[in-house]
Amino acid sequence: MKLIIAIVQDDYINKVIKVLMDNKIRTTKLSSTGGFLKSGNTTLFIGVEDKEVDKVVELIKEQCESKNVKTGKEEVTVGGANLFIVDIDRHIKI
Ligand code: 2BA
Repeated sequence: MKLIIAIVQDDYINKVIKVLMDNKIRTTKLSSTGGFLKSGNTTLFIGVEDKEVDKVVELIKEQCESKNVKTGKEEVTVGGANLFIVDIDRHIKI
């Protein structure tokens, strides 16, 4: 089993949640803030079987795109979503 930690920009979060729900993918949503821009984003915890990981990544990819944001004189490219995929030893529901 894997845990996908997805940091999604707020512009895309409603579409991402909808497509995950439509595909019966369970998710937990946390409000979060980027350390650099200090603007709001949303972190999703998505626990899935290994065989579902690629499908979830594709579903999220279809909803998000990166964009350029000005910070003073500089411009940074903010990803529509940043995903971290980690192994889960066990999932226990009590
Ligand atoms: P922020 O920390 O607000 O970062 C927004 C964007 O600013 C980043 O986009 C990147 O383009 C730029 N940036 C961040 N730190 C920088 C630095 N030290 N110097 C120069 N530019 C910097 P993304 O990389 O797409 O990240 C979007 C959001 O995803 C981040 O918001 C943060 O909340 C999260 N994130 C990205 N990488 C992460 C990581 N390795 N660990 C934890 N959270 C991460």
